[in-house]
Amino acid sequence: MEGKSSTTLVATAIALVMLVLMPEASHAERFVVGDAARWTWGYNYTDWVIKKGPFFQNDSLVFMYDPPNATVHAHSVYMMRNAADYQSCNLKAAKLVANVMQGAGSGYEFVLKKRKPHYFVCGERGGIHCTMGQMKFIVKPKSSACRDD
Ligand SMILES: *[C@@H]1O[C@H](CO)[C@@H](O)[C@H](O)[C@H]1NC(C)=O
Ligand SMILES: *[C@@H]1O[C@H](CO)[C@@H](O)[C@H](O)[C@H]1NC(C)=O
Ligand SMILES: *[C@@H]1O[C@H](CO)[C@@H](O)[C@H](O)[C@H]1NC(C)=O
Ligand SMILES: [Cu+2]
Repeated sequence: MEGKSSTTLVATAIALVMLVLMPEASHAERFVVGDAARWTWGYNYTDWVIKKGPFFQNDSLVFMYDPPNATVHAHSVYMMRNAADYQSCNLKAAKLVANVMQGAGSGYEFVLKKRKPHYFVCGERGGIHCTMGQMKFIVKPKSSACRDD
């Protein structure tokens, strides 16, 4: 009996030490962009970022949207190269992150690996989802070391 409880004690102590020494990466969080609204026309993602932030390096963003059909409009995810393209919703130099099909099911997961501004937009309708539909937001992940501040 005594042996068993001390084993439990040791296991608990090890678990606690592991918790303290766990690498920063394992603190990473996963965010569904827009929460219940998901990735859709007319939701204010700039406001969502303000409410959800700050975001940290290695956190991930999950974009969820249904594939297009007769009743569901297509959405996608692009990354703008710079702030000017982001402001004007100019997709010419944008990089495709997730196509119209990739938001299906459990969604498309993007890991924020770099500590740089990420300019996300929806690329549909030649930028109209970005300009008129508010489907755009900027995330600049902070260093993970700051999470507990
Ligand atoms: C982020 O994850 C990568 C790969 O898992 C790891 O090498 C890196 O140390 C992590 N960075 C931070 C700041 O947690
Ligand atoms: C979206 O939210 C931001 C931040 O709260 C706010 O500044 C902006 O005016 C909102 N946009 C619209 C169209 O309501
Ligand atoms: C279109 O897709 C939505 C969401 O995936 C689904 O609920 C709906 O039944 C589909 N409609 C048609 C006409 O296929
Ligand atoms: Cu869209």
